[in-house]
Order: sequence, then structure tokens, then C-alpha cells
Amino acid sequence: RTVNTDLYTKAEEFIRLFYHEQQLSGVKARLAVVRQAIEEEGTYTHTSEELEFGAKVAWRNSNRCIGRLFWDTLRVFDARHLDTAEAMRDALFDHIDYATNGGRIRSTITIFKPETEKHQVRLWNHQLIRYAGYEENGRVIGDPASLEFTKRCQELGWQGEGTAYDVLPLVIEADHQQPQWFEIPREKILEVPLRHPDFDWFTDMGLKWYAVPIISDMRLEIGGLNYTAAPFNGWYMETEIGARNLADEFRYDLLPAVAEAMGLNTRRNASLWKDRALIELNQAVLYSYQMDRVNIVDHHTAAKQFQRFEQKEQACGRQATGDWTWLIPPVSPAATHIFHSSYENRMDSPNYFYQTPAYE
Ligand code: HEM
Ligand code: NRG
Repeated sequence: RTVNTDLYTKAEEFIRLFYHEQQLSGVKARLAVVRQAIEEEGTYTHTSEELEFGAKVAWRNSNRCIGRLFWDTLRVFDARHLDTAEAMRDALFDHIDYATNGGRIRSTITIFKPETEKHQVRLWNHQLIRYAGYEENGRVIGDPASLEFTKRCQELGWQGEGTAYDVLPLVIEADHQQPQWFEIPREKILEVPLRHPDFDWFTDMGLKWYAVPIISDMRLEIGGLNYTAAPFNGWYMETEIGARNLADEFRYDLLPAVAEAMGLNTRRNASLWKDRALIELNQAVLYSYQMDRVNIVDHHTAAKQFQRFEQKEQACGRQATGDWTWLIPPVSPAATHIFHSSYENRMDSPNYFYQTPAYE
């Protein structure tokens, strides 16, 4: 729980930024209203314009994100008026539908009530759509990253089918109520079966991934207010799926199977079987999403877009901040300009932050 000691200082900094960047007049009057609210109620309320600006600038300030060129196009849904788990569920269903848009993915955020001294809403999911992971006598079925959360869902009474791609339910903790879980209707979940442009056998591996990554466990901080439930999405960069989710030894660990099927010698490191399998896996991800007309970006294009973001920021009199270790793509990093650049890893406000898992 974050204590709002210097709330007014943070509020003032944000309100001044908003009025300055939007070239608005009347900042003094707005600050007086904010100050009075904080003195009388202990908190204040963002206007919908402030909320939208805050969520966009929080993306602009996300040092680990290579996709920030499009920060100003974020679609912001204001869901601060909702207080029941059912109403929040419906807002999340709407978010999934709007963001997915049949594959023409729209960058979207839905913002629920900010935290106050007495109240907090949380989503237990890491992403709204994600696959379950089950441990069965030392072997994992599904996504090992979901083991802990999957157990929690089962404790709440949810039961998965037990496949490697069971979509987990939404788990919503509305204000001091017990968490409630809801299955996401199948038709809302767009998925892409993976195939390869040259390898027919690839289809038979039966791999797939979902279309839209919707991070739902981060805290959005704007002007000293903490939005503890504010799920957001853009679209995937292919390496997230092909070089990490499906490839990491502690995730789906598919490089050995892909390399074997390619006929590579997996007993010699120097055959570069891991590297060659990685490339084909990433190629399959790009090809499949493109064939199904689901937005995805390759890491070369994403890096070029990030370079344009840096230039645009410079033109606005700002220097893009960044976390180099996250910005470089996990495939061929030195083939992008990012590898050969350096970034100041300064956390400006507004921003998105980690928070301790709601179920801990
Ligand atoms: C991280 C790409 C949209 C906020 C990342 C990462 C990538 C990425 C590749 C690194 C992820 C990882 O290594 O696990 C993109 C692309 C987008 C997009 C292609 C397409 C529009 C957004 C949006 C937001 C956002 C809409 C928020 C409004 C973030 C944040 C992180 C991140 C906060 C860090 C997550 C963490 O620390 O775990 N993004 N992003 N991104 N992105 Fe973006
Ligand atoms: N690597 C994670 C998703 C992290 C955020 N990535 C985005 N965000 N592209 C994964 O599921 O692979 N976004 O908002 O689009």
C-alpha cells in the first residue's frame, strides 16, 4: 500500500505538465481545486482529459518498451465508476473485443478506480489472456510461467481442460471482496495456429499463441494517484513469442523439438542448432500472424520505429529515456541501432510500475 504523503507535490507536477504540453490556460485555478480536494478528502480526482494524457505519457515514459512511437494513439477507457466484479468483468470483455478488432489490434487501456486509504481493486492475472501451467509428476503441461497463478485459480474452484493452451479465467478482486473468477468466452479470444512458409511439418507441431498481450498486473501512477487495475495492450513483436515464450527453457522449451525436426545435430553446440531453430520459430510466428492478418511487428521494423520515436522526442525538446537491457531484441540485437546506443534509465512520472502479486 502506497502512502500519499507528498500527494500534492506530485499532483502539481503532473497538472503543470498537462497544462504545459496541451498549451492550456487556467492551471492556477485547477491547482487550487486539487489542493482543496486533497486537504478535505485526502485525495483528488483526475478529469477524463488528465487521465487520458497521464496514461499516454506513462507509456511514453516506459523505458523497457520498444513500441513507444505510437504512445499518442493509445485509446483510453475510463472505468473509474465501476465497483462490482461483474461490472469490471464486462468492461474487460469490452476491452478484449475493442483491442482485438478482428486482428487489426488497437492499443488500448481500461482504467479502474485509483487506490485510496480504504479501497483497492486488483486483477490477479498477469495478462488478461494467458495459458495455464500444470505440474504433473515433475513435468509441466502448458506455460510454466503460469504455475503459481493456475494453482490459485484452481483453489478458487476453476478447472482447466489440461491442454498445453488452456486460457486462464479472469480473476477480479473488487474493493475488499473475495476475488471472483470468470471464464472468458471462447469467441473473444483470437489465436493464431503456427505454421512455416517452407516447412510443412511445422504445422504438425500443433503450436499456437494468442493475438493480444494485455498486461494486467502493473500499477499506473499519475500525479501521485495509483491506478492498481489498469490493463493495457498493444500488439506483439515476434521475438516475444518466438524467442522467449516458446523458446526459453523455463517456458515452452521448444528449440530441441524444432531443431530435431529440422534435422540438425543437437549434440554439437557448434552446429548452431539453437540459433537456427530460433530463426525458423520466429519466421513461423511472423508468417502465421501475417497470413491471419493479425498485427505483429518484426524486431527490425520495431527498432526503426523506436528510432523515429527518439527523433520525435528530440524534436519536442525531450531525450527519450530507456532500459537498454530490455530494449535490445533477443534475436540479432547488434543488427539494430539500439545495441549501439545508450539510454538514460530514469523513471519519469507518470509511469507503469510492478506491484506485488495480488494473491501474495
Ligand atoms: C515492454 C513492445 C505497446 C508498455 C515491451 C516489450 C516489448 C514491447 C517487445 C518488452 C517485453 C518483454 O521483453 O517481455 C510493444 C509493442 C507495442 C507495445 C510492439 C505495440 C503497440 C505498449 C503499450 C503500453 C506498453 C500500449 C502501455 C500503454 C510497456 C511496458 C513494458 C513494455 C510498461 C515493460 C513491461 C515489463 O516491465 O514487464 N513492449 N509494446 N507497451 N511495454 Fe510495450
Ligand atoms: N513479453 C510479454 C508481453 C510484454 C509486453 N509486450 C507488449 N506489450 N507487446 C509476452 O506475453 O510475450 N504491449 O502492450 O503490446
